[in-house]
Amino acid sequence: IKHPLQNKWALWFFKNDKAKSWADNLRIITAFDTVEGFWALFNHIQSASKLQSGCDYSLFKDGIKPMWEDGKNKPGGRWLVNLGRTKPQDVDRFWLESLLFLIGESCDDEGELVNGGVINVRGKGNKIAIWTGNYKKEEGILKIGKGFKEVLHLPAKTLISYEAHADTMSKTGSMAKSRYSV
Ligand code: M7G
Repeated sequence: IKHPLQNKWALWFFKNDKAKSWADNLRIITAFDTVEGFWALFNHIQSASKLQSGCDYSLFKDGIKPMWEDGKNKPGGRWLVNLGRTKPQDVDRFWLESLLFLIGESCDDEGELVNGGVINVRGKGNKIAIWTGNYKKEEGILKIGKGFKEVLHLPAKTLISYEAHADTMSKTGSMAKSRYSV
């Protein structure tokens, strides 16, 4: 007997090939809608910490593309965690906790607002983010941020920031403005 998830999820992979456009470097790997399907996939793929710098994994609800332009992402934003110089096994642990946070629908009422999650593997420091819809839904966004921080076991004094994609897209410096923090 397989254990169904509340949603169907798709895993995407991004590999930085400068000869192609950003969107053309994004590929869907596969979708799953059971707990068993998730583990079969997770156990089969390269761990995030072993990916080349410049690659991303994204896990999004089926039908939502892991890009700002998708109608569900457009009015939204992301809770961003900069992992900095985290050890490889901790990078993998943070990403697994993020995946379980997503598929486990830990946010109940706020679950509708959650679109997906991304890990950016970068030499300058890895990043993990939870992407949501409508950034104006403050209460829901804050609950998602608190829940996310909890599953990662981040210390209370470590603040994480939420940025709207519209700000990220048009940022001029290295950081977009922070709309919320928890
Ligand atoms: P990144 O990969 O999110 O972070 O963005 P990084 O700076 O740490 O590598 C790098 C660049 O990829 C952006 O400046 C955009 O040119 C492009 N890019 C990233 N995202 C998430 C998108 C997207 O959703 N849509 C489009 N069109 N380009 C994107």
